[in-house]
Amino acid sequence: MRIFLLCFNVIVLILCSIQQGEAAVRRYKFELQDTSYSRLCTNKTILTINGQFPGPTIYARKGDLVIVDVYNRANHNITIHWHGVKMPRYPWADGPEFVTQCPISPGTRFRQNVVLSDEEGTLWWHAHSEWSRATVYGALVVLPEKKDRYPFPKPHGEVPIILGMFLLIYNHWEWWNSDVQEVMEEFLRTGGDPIISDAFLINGQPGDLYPCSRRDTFKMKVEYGKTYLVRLINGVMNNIMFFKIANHNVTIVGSDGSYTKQINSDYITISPGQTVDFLLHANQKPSHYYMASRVYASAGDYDNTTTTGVVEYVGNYNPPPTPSLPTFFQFNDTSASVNFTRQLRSLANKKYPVDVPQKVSDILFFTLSINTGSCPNDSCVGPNGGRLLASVNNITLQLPKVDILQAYYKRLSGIYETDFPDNPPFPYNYTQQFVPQLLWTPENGTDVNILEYDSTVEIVFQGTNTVAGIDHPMHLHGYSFYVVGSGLGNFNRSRDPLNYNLVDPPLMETIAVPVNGWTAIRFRANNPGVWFMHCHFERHVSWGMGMTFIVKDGKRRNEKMLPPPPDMPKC
Ligand SMILES: *[C@@H]1O[C@H](CO)[C@@H](O)[C@H](O)[C@H]1NC(C)=O
Ligand SMILES: *[C@@H]1O[C@H](CO)[C@@H](O)[C@H](O)[C@H]1NC(C)=O
Ligand SMILES: *[C@@H]1O[C@H](CO)[C@@H](O)[C@H](O)[C@H]1NC(C)=O
Ligand SMILES: *[C@@H]1O[C@H](CO)[C@@H](O)[C@H](O)[C@H]1NC(C)=O
Ligand SMILES: *[C@@H]1O[C@H](CO)[C@@H](O)[C@H](O)[C@H]1NC(C)=O
Ligand SMILES: *[C@@H]1O[C@H](CO)[C@@H](O)[C@H](O)[C@H]1NC(C)=O
Ligand SMILES: *[C@@H]1O[C@H](CO)[C@@H](O)[C@H](O)[C@H]1NC(C)=O
Ligand SMILES: *[C@@H]1O[C@H](CO)[C@@H](O)[C@H](O)[C@H]1NC(C)=O
Ligand SMILES: *[C@@H]1O[C@H](CO)[C@@H](O)[C@H](O)[C@H]1NC(C)=O
Ligand SMILES: *[C@@H]1O[C@H](CO)[C@@H](O)[C@H](O)[C@H]1NC(C)=O
Ligand SMILES: *[C@@H]1O[C@H](CO)[C@@H](O)[C@H](O)[C@H]1NC(C)=O
Ligand SMILES: [Cu+2]
Repeated sequence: MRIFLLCFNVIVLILCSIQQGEAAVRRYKFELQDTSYSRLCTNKTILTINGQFPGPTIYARKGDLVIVDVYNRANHNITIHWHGVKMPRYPWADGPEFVTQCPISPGTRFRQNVVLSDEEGTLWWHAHSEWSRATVYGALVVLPEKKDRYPFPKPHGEVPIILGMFLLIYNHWEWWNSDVQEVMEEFLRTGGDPIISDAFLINGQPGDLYPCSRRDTFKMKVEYGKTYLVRLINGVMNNIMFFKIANHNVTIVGSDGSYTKQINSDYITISPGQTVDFLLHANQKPSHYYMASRVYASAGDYDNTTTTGVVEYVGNYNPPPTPSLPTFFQFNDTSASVNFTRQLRSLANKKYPVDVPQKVSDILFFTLSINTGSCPNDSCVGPNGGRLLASVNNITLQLPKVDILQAYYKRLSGIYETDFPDNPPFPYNYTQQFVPQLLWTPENGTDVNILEYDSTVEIVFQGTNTVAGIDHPMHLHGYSFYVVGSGLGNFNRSRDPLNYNLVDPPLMETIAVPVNGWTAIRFRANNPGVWFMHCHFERHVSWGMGMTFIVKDGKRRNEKMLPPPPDMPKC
């Protein structure tokens, strides 16, 4: 009875705290299961939700409360994150393991209240526990309020398209009986890079260019003369992707659950974690055309394969034996990657105003580095027999054994420190060709950066060339932020802020910091709680490229964190 009341109270509190009006409560049931997947000439067991891959699409309207009962019926710990959902005052169901919760252990259940507020467009959900997000993900579509419309002509149809990746996991001598989890354990043990993926996927299907996969290739049927809304999501673990449709230009209309000014483009660059909404105009000669995706990679080893789906015009005609493929940029075309992202702009009109802080109270400068650590007897396979690590401001994140949110709420000591620095230990030429090895080894820590309620924050992310320069798609939980500037090379505080876009910057929650470059973001810290920020390349976050913000409560009643639900998983 008591538990029921508590639970009821939390939901009532959330409902009272979200906007009044027509907000609805929607319920979903998620069951984590082991499911067989036979593609690419193999039959493997993967973790899924409800046996579906990709997992179920959640549909909601702006401002709704979505209640998801997550049952763990598999043999793995799991947590689920609602990527891009701000969860106002309610970090409890946000999901990052050991940051806001302990894992949902096998045989248990967690009821997650997914609190929508001003998000509108495409978001997604994915596991946030070790490497399980490789197969545990799905789309989260936020439609406009019932009385409202899209800020573009109503499309004839709409479809989510999720890019994913797949590992066969062939380890020289034998097929691994297990899953991506072992890939993670293996590369963290040896200290090297993880093995690269064997295939990329469009809605769970590799496509015609891979062996044994042609039959199930994803197909999108279109009628000539009609326009379709495609909700593209990058669920790939470790790569920024290029995406193109042969012979077709598209019109970009949104990204990361927020509308953008319309952009005509013949390609898309999309970071892991990011979403891009675009209109596909079926205005070409009726035929079959490939949509295709492959990586953008500025450094290192990568999977150079191409995943495809087919856009099929309906009607009577003779399709070609093989649809035409789009042509791609070179894998390493950084300007193509960066140019796409740079042209994104908010609508910035009366109905969709921009609220970017013009002045900031907190200026943070965060270096993003690949690092090395030592191994006994130089026995690892990273540079100089050491192990690869990564850091923010020279601190490699060590996840605690009890989640930070619980420690903060219950005032437990010894779980985390509150001294995550606003600046790196000392300045150097971050992007110089050879960074001295003296600077390669970071410190380990579980440090949080404390923000006052309603402070206005600027973060400049500076990519460094330590060990190896590479792009970093940075993701902030609990917030969207305005991307006000970016550039290549070192950020220059006396020069670069003069060129910030404070008029119509895009509102994002994942942004790729260019290789050996910088990106500046701004947001108002008006969502109290414990919020993770990390690189969305899974190997980088496994190496420690993440940190946590604690945003303090405000003074007024509706500026304070809500209480936890009664069924928080225990460690
Ligand atoms: C794959 O394996 C599962 C369980 O081992 C089995 O049920 C399924 O029929 C197999 N599928 C194929 C295509 O071999
Ligand atoms: C696509 O847009 C480019 C300019 O970005 C233009 O040159 C090209 O003709 C367009 N192609 C189609 C099929 O509309
Ligand atoms: C992809 O990589 C493989 C192995 O490194 C190489 O043999 C092949 O030529 C590459 N393909 C492309 C299209 O670059
Ligand atoms: C990209 O790769 C091509 C071919 O491998 C190489 O010639 C070129 O120098 C590379 N460009 C950059 C910017 O690294
Ligand atoms: C990217 O933009 C720069 C500057 O506008 C231009 O010089 C370059 O050609 C563009 N690259 C691509 C691939 O469009
Ligand atoms: C930090 O942890 C890593 C492994 O987790 C270890 O290799 C490294 O030596 C540690 N560094 C310090 C300074 O303790
Ligand atoms: C390191 O090497 C020494 C000498 O070869 C050996 O005695 C020791 O057991 C090694 N330690 C580890 C942890 O492998
Ligand atoms: C930093 O290093 C880059 C790349 O080597 C070089 O072009 C630049 O001039 C250096 N900047 C300073 C301030 O030394
Ligand atoms: C990171 O911290 C370690 C340990 O204090 C130090 O040796 C190293 O020089 C620092 N590196 C940078 C880039 O600040
Ligand atoms: C930063 O920009 C200012 C103004 O353009 C310039 O005078 C200064 O030399 C730049 N600093 C560096 C390190 O490049
Ligand atoms: C699940 O997580 C708990 C800590 O919350 C840990 O004790 C346990 O070993 C984990 N189980 C598995 C199968 O990883
Ligand atoms: Cu990264």
